[in-house]
Formats: sequence, structure tokens, C-alpha cells
Amino acid sequence: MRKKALITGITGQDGYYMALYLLKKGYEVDGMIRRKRSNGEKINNVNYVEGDLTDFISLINLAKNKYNEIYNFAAQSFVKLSWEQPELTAEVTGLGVLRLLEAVRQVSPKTKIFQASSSEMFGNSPAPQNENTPFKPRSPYGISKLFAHWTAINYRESYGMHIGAAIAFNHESERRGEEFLTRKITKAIGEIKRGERQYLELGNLNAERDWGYAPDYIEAFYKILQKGGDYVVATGETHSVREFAEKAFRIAGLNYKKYIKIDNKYKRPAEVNHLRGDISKIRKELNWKSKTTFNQMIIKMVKNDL
Ligand code: NAP
Ligand code: G4F
Repeated sequence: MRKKALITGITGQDGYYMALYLLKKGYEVDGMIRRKRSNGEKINNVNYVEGDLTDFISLINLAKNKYNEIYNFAAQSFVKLSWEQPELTAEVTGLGVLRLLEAVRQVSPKTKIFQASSSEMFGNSPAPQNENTPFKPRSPYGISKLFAHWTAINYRESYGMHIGAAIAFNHESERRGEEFLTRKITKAIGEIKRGERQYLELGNLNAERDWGYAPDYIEAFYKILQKGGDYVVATGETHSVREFAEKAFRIAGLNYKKYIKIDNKYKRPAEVNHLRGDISKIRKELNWKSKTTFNQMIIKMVKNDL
């Protein structure tokens, strides 16, 4: 019989790639959306179902489908917004996961669950960060993700539920939301090249991230769900915001210094300065490492937006 999976956050970057990955493997895929819209983008062969992480009843009703696997990508995932909407972020990104786990526990406790945890939970804990690094979140988003992460561990330990969590470092792609740094830059480069804008405003150019390519990470997420447990998913390399901008503009034949202006409104009340993942555990236990290099990823993203 075909396995049946539910993907929450199907309209986001990771939900999209996960749907394609599971369909290719022969799964029946349900995608949870907040409300059916006639003009929303649809992925062929995905069955769209309504639900919201803030609404327990909808989650109970979905759990009644007794999925083999649930991939939870739904979240208020934009760190900067989490200072402006801390309560909503805690409600969706934190408590939403508790609601989902509790619904599954009550109705379909054998369903295997994947939780998208985040390297933002590490805050400024020294790099390289691995599964044993202390969590010191510095944003309402990081705090909410940490609540969700500990709740996932607690449901695993208390009720024996099968739960896999990726402590995922930043991952980007041509489908990355336009508010996030990398896509904001590649989109602006396309606009500058077409003469639609003159410059780009950014915040802190000194922050450093371990940026990977989202489609590579989907395979890791699948493996993590099958095995259960907590795994760092990263590349092991770090680069600054300035370096990303410099390379991306250079690929388009431009000098970034001529186009970037600093606007303090894009700076955060507290920054995570340096993220670099230690992927020893996932490499050893799940035989996974990312394939696409930093340069290859930037080239794909820039070309897509030109
Ligand atoms: P994304 O593009 O921002 O997608 C977020 C998804 O969550 C959207 O489909 C959104 O649906 C949905 N959502 C928001 N509020 C919801 C609610 N109340 N109920 C149900 N769905 C809701 O995020 P992403 O980059 O694909 O990331 C996927 C997951 O991984 C997120 O949980 C994120 O926090 C986590 N993560 C991402 C990264 C990364 O670098 N990408 C790294 C670590 C962890 P709408 O279209 O309706 O808004
Ligand atoms: O692209 P960002 O907004 O991603 P951030 O905050 O690292 O969060 C992403 O990765 C997390 C994993 O660590 C996920 F959990 C989370 O859901 C999300 O996907 O910002 C990257 C860096 C930051 O240091 C930010 O301060 O870029 C810096 N930055 C500088 N100027 C900017 C800007 N970020 C944005 N979005 N916009 C700017 O103008």
C-alpha cells in the first residue's frame, strides 16, 4: 500500500521541495493550507487539506487520517518579524507544535513526525554547534522554536512517539521567501540589472551563517524522520552577509559596494553573530552531507532572478 504523508507549511520553501521528494518516492501527499484559495499555487498530485497550527480542532480532524508520516514545516519563520509579533510567533511556532503533537498523540500515536527545529536556537553559543551545544536563543523566534524542540523531545520520551527533529541551519533556494537575506539580494540584483531599481538596503553585513541549499536538506529531513532523534543539518562552512552579497553581485557582473546602502531598520535588537554546524552525527549515522557548494547555490539563485 502507498504510504500517506501530511506536509504542513506546504506553501513555503521546504514544504514545496518535500512534496516533490515524497511524490517521487510514490507517497500519497496531503498538503496543509490555512485556507483554500482559487488563486493559490498548486503542486500537481498534492491533495490540499485545511488546517492551522493555532486551531487544535483542525489538527485533531487531520490526525484522524492516520498518516504514516507528518512533516511539520509550518511556522512564523521570519526572525526579524518575531520581535514585532512575538506573541503570534510563540503561538504558531511554539505552541502550534504542542497542538500538533497532542492531536497526533490522542488520535494516531503511531504516526511518525518530523519537526523543523532551527540553528537560531543556539544564539551566540560558540561554533561549531552540534547536538550537545547549549541552546541560548536570542530572538522570540528562537525561543519559540526551542519550546517546540523540547516539546518534541518530551513527547518522544514521555509517550514513546516516533519523532525526528532537524536542527536545521539556514538553507536557501530559488523558492526562498523574498524577505530573507539571500533571496532579497538575488531578487534586487535582477531588478538592478533590468533598471527597475538603483540600490539595495540591508542591515548587518557582518553576521555569519552556515548557508546550504534547501533541496539537499530535504533528503536529510526524510532520513531523520525515518530514524527518529535529533540531528544538526548544515554544511559545516560559514560565510558573512557581506561575502554573500559580494559574490552574488559579482556573478551578475556588478560591484556590490556601488549598490548596497545600510538601513538600520533591517538590523535586529539582538543578533546571532556566527553559525557554523558540526555535521559529524548525521554524516556518521545517516550517511548524509550537503552536495551543492556555496558558490553553486548563489549562481542558481542569481540566474533564477535575472
Ligand atoms: P517558510 O517558507 O516561511 O514557510 C512557512 C510555512 O508555514 C508557510 O507555508 C506558511 O503558510 C505556514 N504557516 C505559517 N503560519 C501558519 C499557521 N498558523 N498554521 C499553518 N501553517 C502556517 O519556511 P521555510 O523556509 O520553508 O522553513 C520551513 C520550516 O523550517 C519552518 O518551520 C522554519 O521555521 C524552519 N527552518 C527553516 C530554516 C531555513 O533556513 N529555511 C532553517 C531552520 C528551520 P502561509 O503561506 O499560509 O503563510
Ligand atoms: O535571511 P535571514 O532573515 O535569516 P535568519 O535570521 O538567519 O533566519 C533563517 O535561518 C534560521 C536558521 O538559523 C531559520 F530558523 C529561520 O526560519 C530563517 O529561515 O537573515 C540572515 C542574516 C541575519 O544575520 C540578518 O541580520 O542576514 C542579516 N541581514 C542583514 N541585512 C538581513 C538583512 N536579513 C534580512 N532578512 N534582511 C536584511 O535586509
